[in-house]
Amino acid sequence: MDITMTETQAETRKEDEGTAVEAGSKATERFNASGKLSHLDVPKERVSLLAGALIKAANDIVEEHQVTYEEYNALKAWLIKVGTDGEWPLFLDVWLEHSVEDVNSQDRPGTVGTIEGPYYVPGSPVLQTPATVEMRADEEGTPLRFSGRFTDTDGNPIQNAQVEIWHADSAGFYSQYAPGLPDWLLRGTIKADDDGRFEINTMRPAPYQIPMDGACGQLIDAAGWHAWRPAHIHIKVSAPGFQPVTQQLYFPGDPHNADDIASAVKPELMLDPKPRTDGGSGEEVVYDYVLAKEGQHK
Ligand code: MBD
Ligand code: FE
Repeated sequence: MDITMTETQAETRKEDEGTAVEAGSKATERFNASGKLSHLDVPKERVSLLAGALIKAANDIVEEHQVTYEEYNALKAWLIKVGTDGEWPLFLDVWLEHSVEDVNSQDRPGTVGTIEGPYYVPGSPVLQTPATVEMRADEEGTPLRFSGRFTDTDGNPIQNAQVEIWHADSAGFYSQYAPGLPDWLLRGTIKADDDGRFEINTMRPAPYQIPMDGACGQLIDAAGWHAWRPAHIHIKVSAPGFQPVTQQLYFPGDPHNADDIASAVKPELMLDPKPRTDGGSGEEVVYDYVLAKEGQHK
C-alpha cells in the first residue's frame, strides 16, 4: 500500500471535509446518547480505590519528574481543550481502551478481540449474506470480499449469528464522523446463514490518521509522536446465547501494524488477503469466528 499517497489524500480532504472539533463533538454526543451512561453503577469502594490510585500515580509522576508550574498549567490548559474539542472518547480509546479490553477478555475462549474505538454506530442497515455494504457509485479503492463461518468452541455451526462491520473509506474517513459521506457508507449488519456462513463485499480501508487539529493532535505534535493507526476493519460479532466479540482486522505490510498509536494490533487479527480467483476484481479473504457460549470461560 502506498502510504505516502494516502497521507496526501487525507491532508487534502481534511481541509474541506471537517475538523477534529466536529468529529470529536459527534463522538462525545454519540457516547452521551449511547445508553452506556444509563446503567453505569460503580460501587463507592471501587471509585475510591481507582480514583485514589489514579491520583496517586499522577502525584508520583510530579515528584519523580519534578514537574514545573509551567508544565502543570500546560496540562491544565490541555485537559480543558480535550473537553471543549469533544475529544475525550478519542483520547481514551486511543491511549487507554486497549488495557481495558485486555483485562476484560482474558478469560474468554475463542476468537480474540480488540478495542471498539470511538466510531461505532449501532443500528446499521441489516443485510442478508451474501451482502455488499453501502458504497458510492465511484467508490475508490480495492474491492475486498470478506467471508467466514461461525462455530462454537466444539466446532458446531452457530445459528443466527451476525457481523456488524464499519471502517474508513480509501482516504481514511468514517461515515457520520467526516462531513459529506452517506450516513451508512461502509457500515452494515450482516446476517449469517443457517450454517454460520457469511460473505461481505466492501472496499479496503486506508490507514487512519488521528485528527491533528484538535487536542489529541496537539499532544501528538508537542510530544513528537506519529498519529497513525494501520488500516483496519472494525467488527462486532454476536449470536444469541454466545458472548459477543468486538475486534478489528488488519492487513499485512502496513507500516503501522508494529506501532499503532492505539496499541490495538494482535497477531491473530492479521488478515491474509489474496487476489480473487473467481474472476471478480480485487481481493478475497476468509476469517472464521469461534464464539464462547454465555458463561463459558478458559
Ligand atoms: C479509529 O479509527 C480507531 O479505530 C481508534 C481506536 C481510534 C481513533 C480512530
Ligand atoms: Fe477505526
